[in-house]
Amino acid sequence: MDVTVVRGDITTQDVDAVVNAANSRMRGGGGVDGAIHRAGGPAVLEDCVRRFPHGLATGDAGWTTAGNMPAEWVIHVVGPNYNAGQRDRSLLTSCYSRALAVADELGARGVAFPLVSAGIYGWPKDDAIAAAVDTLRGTDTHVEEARLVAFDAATYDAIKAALDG
Ligand code: AR6
Repeated sequence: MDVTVVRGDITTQDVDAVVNAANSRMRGGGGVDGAIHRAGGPAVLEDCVRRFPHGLATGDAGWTTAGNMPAEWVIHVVGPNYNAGQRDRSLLTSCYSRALAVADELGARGVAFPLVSAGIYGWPKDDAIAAAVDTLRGTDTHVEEARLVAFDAATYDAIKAALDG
């Protein structure tokens, strides 16, 4: 699998599946989650309610339709909330490995990822990048491209350095 980086908005990526940094309630929120629900439209929330009546556990992944986005599916993951004291790194790495497992179930070949937990949840950015890159590279999958989508230039540069280093 190729692990790549682009700068941009995850909601416009032309891939099979986009990964959402959701919360365990699975009813939308801010950050990437808000952007994905706005771009996908009400079908995303309807599918969340139908498929995840009791939400989703931290570290786990599950899919819904992508609604109006170019992608076919959203793979929702729930990262640990560092700011709330959830600092078990295996909960963060499992978001990436579980997302790839769900992508394999769906037959998705191109998957776009945000930097899970690195925004509102406050995970230190350099370690969030290392967790993403190491786990994506270390997981067996049929996914051909895992595309990390950086929202700003500094994050793009830091991911690029991690991929090249
Ligand atoms: N495309 C790509 N990256 C983005 C976008 C976008 N449209 N918007 C933000 N980012 P966050 P978390 C970056 O806060 O830390 C929500 O309320 C952002 O700069 O979206 O896992 C959920 O419902 C950062 O680098 O996710 C949860 O309650 C990264 O995406 C909570 O926030 C992740 O930031 C999850 O917090």
